[in-house]
Amino acid sequence: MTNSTQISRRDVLKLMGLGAGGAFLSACGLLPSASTNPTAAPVFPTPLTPLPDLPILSAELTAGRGTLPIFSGKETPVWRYQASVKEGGGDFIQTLSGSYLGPIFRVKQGQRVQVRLNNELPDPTIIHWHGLKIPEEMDGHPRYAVAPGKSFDYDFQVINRAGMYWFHPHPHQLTGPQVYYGLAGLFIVSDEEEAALGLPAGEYDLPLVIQDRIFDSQNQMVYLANGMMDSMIGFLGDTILVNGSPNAILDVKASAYRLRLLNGSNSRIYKFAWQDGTPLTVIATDGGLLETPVTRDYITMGPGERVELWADFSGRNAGSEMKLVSLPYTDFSGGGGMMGGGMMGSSGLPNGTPFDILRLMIGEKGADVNPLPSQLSTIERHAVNDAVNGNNPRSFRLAMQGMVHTINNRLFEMDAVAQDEIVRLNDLEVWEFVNLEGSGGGMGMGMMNMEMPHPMHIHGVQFQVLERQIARGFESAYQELSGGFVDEGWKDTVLVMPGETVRVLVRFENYTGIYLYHCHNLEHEDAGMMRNYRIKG
Ligand SMILES: [Cu+2]
Repeated sequence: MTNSTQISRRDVLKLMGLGAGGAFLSACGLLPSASTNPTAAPVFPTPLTPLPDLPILSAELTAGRGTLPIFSGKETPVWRYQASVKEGGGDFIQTLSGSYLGPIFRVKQGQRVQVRLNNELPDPTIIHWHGLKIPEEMDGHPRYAVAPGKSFDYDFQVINRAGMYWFHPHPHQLTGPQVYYGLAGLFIVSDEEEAALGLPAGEYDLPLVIQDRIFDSQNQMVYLANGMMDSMIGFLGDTILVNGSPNAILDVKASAYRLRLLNGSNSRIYKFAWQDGTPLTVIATDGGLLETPVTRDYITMGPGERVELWADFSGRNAGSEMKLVSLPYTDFSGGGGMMGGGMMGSSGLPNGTPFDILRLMIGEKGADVNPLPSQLSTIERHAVNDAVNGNNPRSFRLAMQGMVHTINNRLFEMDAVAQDEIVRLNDLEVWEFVNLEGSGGGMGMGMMNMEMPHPMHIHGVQFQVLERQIARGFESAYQELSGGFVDEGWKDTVLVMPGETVRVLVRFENYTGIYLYHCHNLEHEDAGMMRNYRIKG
Protein backbone atom coordinates (compact mmCIF):
# COMPACT_ATOMS: atom_id res chain seq x y z
CA MET A 1 0.00 0.00 0.00
CA THR A 2 1.67 3.19 -1.12
CA ASN A 3 -0.74 5.76 0.16
CA SER A 4 -2.09 5.03 3.58
CA THR A 5 -4.66 7.78 3.33
CA GLN A 6 -6.61 5.78 0.80
CA ILE A 7 -7.49 2.98 3.14
CA SER A 8 -11.24 2.66 3.33
CA ARG A 9 -13.26 2.08 6.44
CA ARG A 10 -13.72 -1.52 5.37
CA ASP A 11 -9.93 -1.95 5.27
CA VAL A 12 -9.69 -0.38 8.67
CA LEU A 13 -12.15 -2.83 10.12
CA LYS A 14 -10.31 -5.66 8.42
CA LEU A 15 -7.03 -4.46 9.87
CA MET A 16 -8.62 -4.32 13.25
CA GLY A 17 -9.73 -7.93 12.85
CA LEU A 18 -13.32 -6.85 12.94
CA GLY A 19 -14.33 -8.12 9.50
CA ALA A 20 -17.91 -7.27 8.82
CA GLY A 21 -18.36 -5.93 12.28
CA GLY A 22 -19.22 -2.47 11.07
CA ALA A 23 -22.90 -3.05 11.54
CA PHE A 24 -22.29 -4.21 15.07
CA LEU A 25 -20.19 -1.15 15.81
CA SER A 26 -22.77 1.14 14.30
CA ALA A 27 -25.53 -0.46 16.30
CA CYS A 28 -23.56 0.19 19.46
CA GLY A 29 -23.05 3.79 18.46
CA LEU A 30 -19.29 3.36 18.44
CA LEU A 31 -18.49 4.61 15.00
CA PRO A 32 -17.83 8.31 14.96
CA SER A 33 -20.64 10.29 13.46
CA ALA A 34 -19.74 11.82 10.14
CA SER A 35 -21.37 15.09 11.00
CA THR A 36 -18.93 16.66 13.40
CA ASN A 37 -15.65 16.96 11.56
CA PRO A 38 -14.98 16.96 7.88
CA THR A 39 -12.22 14.37 7.88
CA ALA A 40 -11.99 11.23 5.85
CA ALA A 41 -12.36 7.79 7.34
CA PRO A 42 -9.72 7.09 9.96
CA VAL A 43 -6.56 5.56 8.60
CA PHE A 44 -4.26 3.14 10.28
CA PRO A 45 -0.77 2.09 9.35
CA THR A 46 -0.22 -1.27 7.83
CA PRO A 47 2.83 -2.70 9.60
CA LEU A 48 1.30 -3.33 12.97
CA THR A 49 -0.88 -6.32 13.53
CA PRO A 50 -3.61 -5.42 15.93
CA LEU A 51 -3.28 -7.14 19.25
CA PRO A 52 -6.03 -9.57 20.03
CA ASP A 53 -8.52 -9.11 22.83
CA LEU A 54 -8.13 -5.37 23.05
CA PRO A 55 -11.35 -3.44 23.26
CA ILE A 56 -11.70 -0.19 21.38
CA LEU A 57 -11.28 2.60 23.86
CA SER A 58 -14.11 5.00 23.23
CA ALA A 59 -14.54 8.13 25.30
CA GLU A 60 -15.75 11.69 25.27
CA LEU A 61 -13.65 14.57 26.49
CA THR A 62 -15.53 17.76 27.22
CA ALA A 63 -13.37 20.85 27.40
CA GLY A 64 -15.15 23.32 29.63
CA ARG A 65 -14.96 25.74 32.50
CA GLY A 66 -15.19 24.95 36.18
CA THR A 67 -13.86 25.92 39.58
CA LEU A 68 -11.62 24.05 42.01
CA PRO A 69 -10.51 24.58 45.62
CA ILE A 70 -6.76 24.88 44.92
CA PHE A 71 -6.17 27.11 47.95
CA SER A 72 -8.23 27.72 51.05
CA GLY A 73 -10.75 30.44 50.48
CA LYS A 74 -12.10 31.26 47.11
CA GLU A 75 -12.20 28.52 44.49
CA THR A 76 -10.06 28.96 41.40
CA PRO A 77 -11.71 29.16 37.99
CA VAL A 78 -10.09 26.60 35.68
CA TRP A 79 -10.51 25.09 32.26
CA ARG A 80 -10.43 21.31 32.14
CA TYR A 81 -11.23 18.15 30.25
CA GLN A 82 -13.92 15.99 31.76
CA ALA A 83 -13.94 12.44 30.52
CA SER A 84 -16.72 9.97 30.13
CA VAL A 85 -15.90 6.48 28.98
CA LYS A 86 -18.22 5.02 26.39
CA GLU A 87 -16.51 1.71 25.83
CA GLY A 88 -13.32 -0.04 26.78
CA GLY A 89 -13.76 0.03 30.51
CA GLY A 90 -12.76 2.46 33.17
CA ASP A 91 -9.31 0.88 33.47
CA PHE A 92 -8.18 2.89 30.49
CA ILE A 93 -9.03 6.31 31.85
CA GLN A 94 -8.05 7.64 35.25
CA THR A 95 -9.18 10.99 36.51
CA LEU A 96 -6.96 13.08 38.75
CA SER A 97 -9.44 13.88 41.46
CA GLY A 98 -9.40 17.45 42.65
CA SER A 99 -7.11 18.57 39.83
CA TYR A 100 -7.74 20.62 36.73
CA LEU A 101 -5.38 18.24 34.91
CA GLY A 102 -6.23 14.99 33.25
CA PRO A 103 -7.56 12.57 32.54
CA ILE A 104 -4.82 9.96 32.22
CA PHE A 105 -5.30 7.51 29.38
CA ARG A 106 -3.59 4.17 29.92
CA VAL A 107 -3.64 2.24 26.69
CA LYS A 108 -1.81 -0.65 25.11
CA GLN A 109 0.21 -0.52 21.94
CA GLY A 110 -2.03 -1.57 19.09
CA GLN A 111 -5.18 -0.35 20.72
CA ARG A 112 -7.71 1.69 18.78
CA VAL A 113 -8.80 4.89 20.44
CA GLN A 114 -11.90 6.90 19.65
CA VAL A 115 -12.33 10.20 21.40
CA ARG A 116 -15.00 12.80 20.82
CA LEU A 117 -13.84 16.24 21.91
CA ASN A 118 -16.74 18.50 22.86
CA ASN A 119 -15.85 22.18 22.95
CA GLU A 120 -17.70 23.95 25.74
CA LEU A 121 -15.09 26.68 25.97
CA PRO A 122 -15.69 30.27 24.86
CA ASP A 123 -12.93 29.88 22.23
CA PRO A 124 -12.04 27.47 19.43
CA THR A 125 -10.00 24.47 20.47
CA ILE A 126 -8.50 21.21 19.22
CA ILE A 127 -6.41 18.48 20.88
CA HIS A 128 -2.86 17.58 19.89
CA TRP A 129 -1.66 14.12 21.03
CA HIS A 130 1.92 15.05 21.82
CA GLY A 131 4.41 12.39 20.74
CA LEU A 132 1.93 10.03 19.09
CA LYS A 133 2.40 8.80 15.54
CA ILE A 134 -1.04 9.34 14.10
CA PRO A 135 -2.56 10.53 10.81
CA GLU A 136 -2.43 14.25 10.13
CA GLU A 137 -6.21 14.65 10.51
CA MET A 138 -5.92 13.27 14.04
CA ASP A 139 -2.88 15.30 15.08
CA GLY A 140 -4.65 18.46 16.19
CA HIS A 141 -3.34 20.94 13.64
CA PRO A 142 -4.88 24.37 14.33
CA ARG A 143 -6.75 24.24 11.04
CA TYR A 144 -8.95 21.54 12.60
CA ALA A 145 -9.92 23.69 15.59
CA VAL A 146 -13.63 23.53 16.33
CA ALA A 147 -15.78 26.46 17.39
CA PRO A 148 -17.55 26.69 20.76
CA GLY A 149 -20.43 24.24 20.89
CA LYS A 150 -18.91 21.96 18.24
CA SER A 151 -17.21 18.58 18.44
CA PHE A 152 -14.29 16.79 16.82
CA ASP A 153 -13.99 13.02 16.49
CA TYR A 154 -10.61 11.35 16.85
CA ASP A 155 -10.09 7.78 15.78
CA PHE A 156 -6.62 6.30 15.61
CA GLN A 157 -4.55 3.27 16.44
CA VAL A 158 -1.75 3.59 18.97
CA ILE A 159 1.44 2.44 17.26
CA ASN A 160 3.94 4.12 19.61
CA ARG A 161 6.07 2.04 21.90
CA ALA A 162 5.50 2.15 25.65
CA GLY A 163 6.02 5.63 27.05
CA MET A 164 4.36 8.66 28.55
CA TYR A 165 2.87 10.88 25.91
CA TRP A 166 0.42 13.68 26.61
CA PHE A 167 -2.32 15.79 25.10
CA HIS A 168 -3.18 19.45 25.18
CA PRO A 169 -4.95 22.14 23.11
CA HIS A 170 -3.36 23.39 19.91
CA PRO A 171 -5.59 26.15 18.43
CA HIS A 172 -3.80 28.97 16.64
CA GLN A 173 -2.57 31.66 19.06
CA LEU A 174 -4.55 30.17 21.96
CA THR A 175 -2.44 27.20 23.05
CA GLY A 176 -0.67 29.13 25.83
CA PRO A 177 -3.77 30.37 27.66
CA GLN A 178 -5.71 27.13 27.20
CA VAL A 179 -2.92 25.02 28.70
CA TYR A 180 -2.34 27.66 31.34
CA TYR A 181 -5.91 27.63 32.59
CA GLY A 182 -5.72 23.88 33.00
CA LEU A 183 -6.19 21.88 29.80
CA ALA A 184 -3.71 19.00 29.61
CA GLY A 185 -3.76 15.27 30.20
CA LEU A 186 -1.51 12.24 29.94
CA PHE A 187 -1.49 9.39 27.45
CA ILE A 188 0.47 6.46 28.82
CA VAL A 189 1.18 3.57 26.48
CA SER A 190 2.32 0.15 27.61
CA ASP A 191 3.62 -2.75 25.53
CA GLU A 192 4.73 -6.33 26.04
CA GLU A 193 8.45 -5.54 26.15
CA GLU A 194 7.89 -3.13 29.00
CA ALA A 195 5.51 -5.42 30.85
CA ALA A 196 8.18 -8.13 30.96
CA LEU A 197 10.54 -5.89 32.94
CA GLY A 198 8.56 -5.88 36.16
CA LEU A 199 8.90 -2.14 36.66
CA PRO A 200 6.99 -0.56 39.54
CA ALA A 201 3.30 -0.54 38.62
CA GLY A 202 -0.08 0.34 40.02
CA GLU A 203 0.27 2.60 43.03
CA TYR A 204 4.05 2.60 42.45
CA ASP A 205 3.72 4.21 39.03
CA LEU A 206 3.27 7.95 39.57
CA PRO A 207 2.87 10.49 36.78
CA LEU A 208 3.93 13.96 37.93
CA VAL A 209 3.05 17.02 35.87
CA ILE A 210 5.07 20.07 36.88
CA GLN A 211 3.76 23.54 36.07
CA ASP A 212 4.14 27.11 37.27
CA ARG A 213 1.39 29.65 37.71
CA ILE A 214 0.66 33.06 39.23
CA PHE A 215 -2.39 33.45 41.46
CA ASP A 216 -3.84 36.76 42.62
CA SER A 217 -5.24 37.48 46.07
CA GLN A 218 -8.58 36.07 44.94
CA ASN A 219 -6.95 32.75 43.92
CA GLN A 220 -7.45 33.54 40.24
CA MET A 221 -4.79 32.49 37.77
CA VAL A 222 -3.03 35.47 36.21
CA TYR A 223 -1.70 35.12 32.67
CA LEU A 224 0.67 37.47 30.84
CA ALA A 225 0.16 40.46 33.12
CA ASN A 226 3.11 42.17 31.43
CA GLY A 227 1.69 41.71 27.98
CA MET A 228 4.24 41.69 25.20
CA MET A 229 7.21 41.34 27.53
CA ASP A 230 5.82 38.20 29.15
CA SER A 231 4.95 36.94 25.73
CA MET A 232 8.42 37.56 24.30
CA ILE A 233 10.15 35.70 27.13
CA GLY A 234 7.35 33.25 27.78
CA PHE A 235 5.11 32.98 30.81
CA LEU A 236 6.98 32.41 34.08
CA GLY A 237 5.05 31.93 37.30
CA ASP A 238 5.95 32.18 40.98
CA THR A 239 4.11 29.11 42.27
CA ILE A 240 4.91 25.50 41.39
CA LEU A 241 2.12 22.98 41.05
CA VAL A 242 2.48 19.22 40.78
CA ASN A 243 -0.54 17.54 39.25
CA GLY A 244 -2.39 20.78 39.89
CA SER A 245 -1.48 21.10 43.58
CA PRO A 246 0.74 23.79 45.12
CA ASN A 247 3.15 22.82 47.93
CA ALA A 248 2.76 19.24 46.84
CA ILE A 249 3.35 16.49 49.38
CA LEU A 250 3.03 12.83 48.50
CA ASP A 251 2.85 9.90 50.91
CA VAL A 252 4.87 7.00 49.56
CA LYS A 253 5.88 3.61 50.89
CA ALA A 254 9.39 2.33 51.45
CA SER A 255 9.57 0.69 48.04
CA ALA A 256 10.60 1.44 44.46
CA TYR A 257 8.64 3.89 42.34
CA ARG A 258 8.41 4.80 38.71
CA LEU A 259 8.12 8.60 38.67
CA ARG A 260 7.02 9.91 35.28
CA LEU A 261 7.83 13.61 35.00
CA LEU A 262 6.28 15.95 32.46
CA ASN A 263 7.36 19.56 32.29
CA GLY A 264 3.88 20.85 31.50
CA SER A 265 4.84 24.47 32.09
CA ASN A 266 4.33 27.08 29.40
CA SER A 267 7.98 28.17 29.31
CA ARG A 268 9.89 27.39 32.50
CA ILE A 269 13.02 25.23 32.35
CA TYR A 270 13.77 23.07 35.39
CA LYS A 271 16.97 21.65 36.80
CA PHE A 272 15.53 18.76 38.78
CA ALA A 273 17.51 17.03 41.51
CA TRP A 274 17.05 15.18 44.77
CA GLN A 275 17.75 17.70 47.48
CA ASP A 276 20.07 15.35 49.39
CA GLY A 277 22.31 14.89 46.34
CA THR A 278 21.25 11.34 45.54
CA PRO A 279 21.79 10.85 41.79
CA LEU A 280 18.66 10.48 39.67
CA THR A 281 18.17 7.17 37.88
CA VAL A 282 16.57 7.78 34.49
CA ILE A 283 14.82 4.93 32.69
CA ALA A 284 12.86 6.70 29.94
CA THR A 285 12.54 9.90 27.92
CA ASP A 286 9.83 11.38 25.66
CA GLY A 287 9.46 8.30 23.46
CA GLY A 288 9.78 5.61 26.11
CA LEU A 289 12.38 3.38 27.72
CA LEU A 290 16.10 3.91 27.36
CA GLU A 291 18.25 0.93 26.48
CA THR A 292 19.86 0.99 29.89
CA PRO A 293 19.23 3.11 32.97
CA VAL A 294 21.43 6.22 33.20
CA THR A 295 22.19 8.38 36.19
CA ARG A 296 22.43 12.15 36.39
CA ASP A 297 23.19 14.52 39.24
CA TYR A 298 20.39 16.71 37.88
CA ILE A 299 18.01 16.68 34.93
CA THR A 300 17.32 19.62 32.65
CA MET A 301 13.79 19.70 31.26
CA GLY A 302 12.24 22.19 28.87
CA PRO A 303 8.47 22.49 28.32
CA GLY A 304 6.93 19.43 26.72
CA GLU A 305 9.74 17.06 27.65
CA ARG A 306 9.27 13.91 29.72
CA VAL A 307 11.67 11.88 31.81
CA GLU A 308 10.93 8.78 33.84
CA LEU A 309 12.82 8.06 37.04
CA TRP A 310 13.27 4.88 38.99
CA ALA A 311 13.39 5.82 42.67
CA ASP A 312 14.00 3.24 45.36
CA PHE A 313 12.89 4.36 48.82
CA SER A 314 13.01 0.85 50.28
CA GLY A 315 16.15 1.50 52.31
CA ARG A 316 14.74 4.64 53.87
CA ASN A 317 13.20 4.97 57.27
CA ALA A 318 9.53 5.49 57.89
CA GLY A 319 9.05 9.15 58.68
CA SER A 320 11.91 10.32 56.50
CA GLU A 321 11.46 12.60 53.57
CA MET A 322 12.84 12.94 50.04
CA LYS A 323 12.53 16.23 48.28
CA LEU A 324 12.57 16.86 44.55
CA VAL A 325 13.83 20.36 43.89
CA SER A 326 14.73 22.58 40.97
CA LEU A 327 18.28 23.85 41.46
CA PRO A 328 19.34 27.43 40.79
CA TYR A 329 21.10 28.30 37.55
CA THR A 330 22.05 31.50 35.78
CA ASP A 331 19.08 33.09 34.07
CA PHE A 332 19.51 33.34 30.32
CA SER A 333 16.21 34.89 29.29
CA GLY A 334 17.23 37.41 26.69
CA GLY A 335 20.79 37.43 27.94
CA GLY A 336 19.81 37.87 31.56
CA GLY A 337 20.28 41.14 33.39
CA MET A 338 17.92 43.78 32.24
CA MET A 339 15.74 41.48 30.19
CA GLY A 340 15.72 38.60 32.60
CA GLY A 341 14.96 39.88 36.02
CA GLY A 342 14.86 43.63 35.81
CA MET A 343 12.40 46.22 34.75
CA MET A 344 11.62 44.54 31.48
CA GLY A 345 11.27 41.11 32.99
CA SER A 346 8.41 38.70 33.15
CA SER A 347 5.92 39.21 35.97
CA GLY A 348 6.82 35.92 37.64
CA LEU A 349 10.14 34.60 38.92
CA PRO A 350 12.90 34.29 36.33
CA ASN A 351 14.24 31.04 34.95
CA GLY A 352 16.92 29.70 37.26
CA THR A 353 15.00 30.50 40.44
CA PRO A 354 15.36 27.56 42.85
CA PHE A 355 12.13 25.83 43.85
CA ASP A 356 10.96 23.00 46.04
CA ILE A 357 8.97 20.82 43.68
CA LEU A 358 7.66 17.84 45.62
CA ARG A 359 8.06 16.40 49.12
CA LEU A 360 7.82 12.62 49.32
CA MET A 361 6.99 11.42 52.84
CA ILE A 362 8.20 7.87 53.31
CA GLY A 363 5.94 5.59 55.29
CA GLU A 364 5.62 1.88 55.94
CA LYS A 365 7.35 -0.84 53.98
CA GLY A 366 5.76 -1.38 50.59
CA ALA A 367 5.95 -3.99 47.88
CA ASP A 368 9.16 -6.00 47.54
CA VAL A 369 11.52 -4.30 45.13
CA ASN A 370 12.39 -6.00 41.86
CA PRO A 371 15.94 -5.13 40.92
CA LEU A 372 16.06 -2.61 38.11
CA PRO A 373 17.01 -4.53 34.93
CA SER A 374 20.31 -3.44 33.44
CA GLN A 375 18.81 -3.81 29.96
CA LEU A 376 15.48 -2.04 29.57
CA SER A 377 14.93 -2.06 25.86
CA THR A 378 16.60 -2.11 22.47
CA ILE A 379 16.87 1.09 20.51
CA GLU A 380 17.87 0.83 16.90
CA ARG A 381 20.29 3.71 16.49
CA HIS A 382 19.86 5.81 13.40
CA ALA A 383 23.16 6.24 11.56
CA VAL A 384 24.05 9.57 10.02
CA ASN A 385 25.37 7.69 6.99
CA ASP A 386 21.86 6.40 6.36
CA ALA A 387 20.41 9.90 6.26
CA VAL A 388 19.53 11.29 2.84
CA ASN A 389 21.22 14.58 3.82
CA GLY A 390 23.93 13.48 6.20
CA ASN A 391 26.41 16.07 4.97
CA ASN A 392 23.86 18.79 4.49
CA PRO A 393 21.49 19.06 7.45
CA ARG A 394 18.09 20.65 6.95
CA SER A 395 18.78 23.79 8.92
CA PHE A 396 16.31 25.77 11.01
CA ARG A 397 17.64 29.09 12.23
CA LEU A 398 15.93 30.38 15.35
CA ALA A 399 15.98 34.14 15.78
CA MET A 400 14.34 37.07 17.45
CA GLN A 401 12.89 39.57 15.01
CA GLY A 402 11.27 42.58 16.58
CA MET A 403 9.21 41.19 19.45
CA VAL A 404 8.69 37.70 18.04
CA HIS A 405 10.75 34.61 17.39
CA THR A 406 11.08 33.19 13.92
CA ILE A 407 12.22 29.97 12.25
CA ASN A 408 14.23 30.64 9.09
CA ASN A 409 12.85 34.20 9.15
CA ARG A 410 9.30 32.91 8.93
CA LEU A 411 6.27 32.99 11.19
CA PHE A 412 3.45 30.47 11.25
CA GLU A 413 1.08 30.42 8.30
CA MET A 414 -1.94 28.17 8.57
CA ASP A 415 -1.66 26.44 5.22
CA ALA A 416 1.76 27.32 3.86
CA VAL A 417 4.57 24.81 3.41
CA ALA A 418 7.79 26.22 1.97
CA GLN A 419 9.90 24.26 -0.51
CA ASP A 420 12.45 23.56 2.19
CA GLU A 421 9.75 22.17 4.49
CA ILE A 422 8.86 19.15 2.37
CA VAL A 423 10.28 15.74 3.24
CA ARG A 424 9.74 12.32 1.71
CA LEU A 425 7.97 9.46 3.42
CA ASN A 426 10.43 6.96 4.93
CA ASP A 427 13.46 9.23 4.50
CA LEU A 428 15.88 9.54 7.37
CA GLU A 429 17.06 13.15 7.67
CA VAL A 430 19.38 15.26 9.79
CA TRP A 431 17.57 18.33 11.09
CA GLU A 432 19.54 21.03 12.81
CA PHE A 433 18.21 23.80 15.03
CA VAL A 434 20.59 26.77 15.17
CA ASN A 435 20.04 29.17 18.05
CA LEU A 436 22.51 31.93 17.30
CA GLU A 437 21.57 35.53 16.73
CA GLY A 438 22.86 36.56 13.36
CA SER A 439 22.31 33.04 12.10
CA GLY A 440 18.84 34.05 11.02
CA GLY A 441 19.62 37.51 9.73
CA GLY A 442 17.48 38.65 12.62
CA MET A 443 17.02 42.10 14.00
CA GLY A 444 17.47 41.75 17.71
CA MET A 445 17.37 44.63 20.08
CA GLY A 446 20.78 46.13 19.57
CA MET A 447 23.54 45.28 21.96
CA MET A 448 21.82 42.58 23.93
CA ASN A 449 22.08 38.91 23.27
CA MET A 450 18.59 37.92 22.24
CA GLU A 451 18.99 34.18 22.16
CA MET A 452 16.51 32.41 24.37
CA PRO A 453 16.15 28.71 24.96
CA HIS A 454 13.70 27.08 22.56
CA PRO A 455 12.34 23.58 23.25
CA MET A 456 11.79 22.43 19.67
CA HIS A 457 9.02 19.88 19.06
CA ILE A 458 8.35 17.95 15.86
CA HIS A 459 4.89 16.47 15.42
CA GLY A 460 4.25 12.97 14.17
CA VAL A 461 7.71 11.53 14.86
CA GLN A 462 10.18 10.42 17.51
CA PHE A 463 13.79 11.37 16.78
CA GLN A 464 17.30 10.80 18.13
CA VAL A 465 19.71 13.54 19.16
CA LEU A 466 22.82 13.30 17.01
CA GLU A 467 24.97 16.07 18.44
CA ARG A 468 25.05 19.38 20.25
CA GLN A 469 27.45 22.27 19.73
CA ILE A 470 27.73 25.40 21.81
CA ALA A 471 29.09 28.61 20.35
CA ARG A 472 31.97 30.45 21.93
CA GLY A 473 30.89 32.90 24.61
CA PHE A 474 27.86 30.87 25.64
CA GLU A 475 29.69 28.04 27.42
CA SER A 476 29.51 29.08 31.04
CA ALA A 477 25.71 29.45 31.33
CA TYR A 478 25.32 26.37 29.13
CA GLN A 479 27.48 24.20 31.35
CA GLU A 480 25.19 24.85 34.29
CA LEU A 481 22.46 22.90 32.50
CA SER A 482 24.02 20.69 29.83
CA GLY A 483 24.93 17.92 32.28
CA GLY A 484 21.21 17.33 32.74
CA PHE A 485 20.21 16.54 29.18
CA VAL A 486 19.14 12.97 28.59
CA ASP A 487 19.71 12.41 24.88
CA GLU A 488 20.16 8.64 24.97
CA GLY A 489 16.61 7.73 23.96
CA TRP A 490 13.72 8.67 21.69
CA LYS A 491 12.71 12.32 21.79
CA ASP A 492 9.96 14.45 20.32
CA THR A 493 11.03 17.69 21.98
CA VAL A 494 14.60 18.89 22.39
CA LEU A 495 15.80 21.91 24.31
CA VAL A 496 17.99 24.19 22.19
CA MET A 497 19.91 26.52 24.46
CA PRO A 498 21.16 30.05 23.66
CA GLY A 499 24.17 29.77 21.37
CA GLU A 500 23.50 26.11 20.73
CA THR A 501 23.13 24.04 17.57
CA VAL A 502 21.34 20.73 18.04
CA ARG A 503 21.27 18.09 15.31
CA VAL A 504 18.71 15.31 15.36
CA LEU A 505 18.16 12.23 13.21
CA VAL A 506 14.52 11.83 12.26
CA ARG A 507 12.73 9.35 10.03
CA PHE A 508 9.38 10.38 8.55
CA GLU A 509 7.43 7.19 8.52
CA ASN A 510 3.91 5.86 8.86
CA TYR A 511 1.88 8.71 7.38
CA THR A 512 1.95 11.38 4.73
CA GLY A 513 0.48 14.83 5.27
CA ILE A 514 1.03 18.19 6.90
CA TYR A 515 2.44 18.23 10.41
CA LEU A 516 3.92 20.95 12.60
CA TYR A 517 7.28 21.73 14.09
CA HIS A 518 7.52 24.51 16.61
CA CYS A 519 8.89 25.91 19.80
CA HIS A 520 7.13 24.43 22.85
CA ASN A 521 7.56 27.63 24.79
CA LEU A 522 3.83 28.19 24.38
CA GLU A 523 4.07 31.96 24.20
CA HIS A 524 6.69 31.72 21.47
CA GLU A 525 4.49 29.23 19.65
CA ASP A 526 1.38 31.40 19.93
CA ALA A 527 3.35 34.37 18.62
CA GLY A 528 4.22 32.41 15.50
CA MET A 529 7.33 30.34 16.23
CA MET A 530 5.77 27.39 14.43
CA ARG A 531 5.71 26.09 10.87
CA ASN A 532 4.11 23.35 8.82
CA TYR A 533 6.16 20.64 7.20
CA ARG A 534 4.82 18.12 4.72
CA ILE A 535 5.60 14.43 4.46
CA LYS A 536 5.22 13.59 0.79
CA GLY A 537 4.40 10.07 -0.37
CU1 LIG B 1 10.88 29.37 21.78
